[in-house]
Amino acid sequence: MPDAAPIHLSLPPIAYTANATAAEIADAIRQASQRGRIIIVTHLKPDGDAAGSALGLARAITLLSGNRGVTVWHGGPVPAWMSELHGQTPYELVDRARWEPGGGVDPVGVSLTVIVDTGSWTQLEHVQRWIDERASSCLIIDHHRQGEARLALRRYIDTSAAAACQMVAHVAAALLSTPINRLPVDVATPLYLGLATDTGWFRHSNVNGDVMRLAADLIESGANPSGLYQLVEQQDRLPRLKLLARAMDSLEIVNDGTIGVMTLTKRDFASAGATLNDSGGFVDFPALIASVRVVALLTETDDFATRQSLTKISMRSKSGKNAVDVNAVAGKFGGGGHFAAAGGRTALALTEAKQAVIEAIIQQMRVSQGQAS
Ligand SMILES: [Mn+2]
Repeated sequence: MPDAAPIHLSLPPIAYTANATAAEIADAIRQASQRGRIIIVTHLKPDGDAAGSALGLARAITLLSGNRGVTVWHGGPVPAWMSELHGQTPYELVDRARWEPGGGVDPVGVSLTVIVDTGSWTQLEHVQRWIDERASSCLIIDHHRQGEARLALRRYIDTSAAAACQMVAHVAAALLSTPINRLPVDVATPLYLGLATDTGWFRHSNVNGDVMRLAADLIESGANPSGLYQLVEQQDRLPRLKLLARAMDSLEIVNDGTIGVMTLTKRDFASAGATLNDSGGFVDFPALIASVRVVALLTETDDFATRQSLTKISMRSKSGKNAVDVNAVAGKFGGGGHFAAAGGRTALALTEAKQAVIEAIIQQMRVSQGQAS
């Protein structure tokens, strides 16, 4: 956690809602790019949407203002495909140590910081000090329901967007004064990646006509769907599959078959030779069982900053009339996300956390049933 509580979080909360449009965000970026360097940050452990929206925006800004105009900062670990996706466009790995004297952060000449695909203070631990010192020159582009409005003066938030990349596509098109289906291929490619991964390759309940039209536009701009699928989904290492075997082995189906729960211990990671990053996507597997409505994956890990042991919770709900609001469940564990995909964390040890999560899901199922009837 930060050394001192940030001022903006001790003030009364303000609603995490939009106060700017894509065009207004593009204007702010255009103006800032004439005054100095722009920093782009996103949540720790960037996924396809975080990486894609940061990179797509960075490249659009570069086309506007030249190579020294923008820097992407990531808090690792980053996915294995990151360097291939980035190609010649650089990114920097940062952590809290970088803010110590001599740590390498050079704030000189920065006119704007853009936060993409999150607005959550805890997901920005690696850049908390940076953001805390300059919220008035920060923008947020995000599609999550929960966030800290005070992290940024201007916010383009659209919880109906399937991916942050969907929003960045509109910002990039405005920045470059071009329709989305004429975006440069280097911009369209990471945006397609984020759109595809945040929709489960166009299978999840967040897919609609806008999503498919945007996908079509990005493909017309040169994005290569099968190449990106291979890059992201068919690059596993053996330790990941060994870890998957352990997660599957831990799977328990409870509450009349409606809830699937998996657990991963630190020992599981060590035995498989896997890292935390290797468990991405595991939470989708138990949904293959017909009766399962909600899945939870509980992971034993250490807090990024304090190194204290905690249990990470990742949840998914199937869509349809039996859908369960896992965002509400995650809220009970200091987290959030989306209706059908959310996560949180607890100081409870794995076994107790498992019981608490199952109970919270059952409670939420009753709420959903009450609303349906
Ligand atoms: Mn996202």
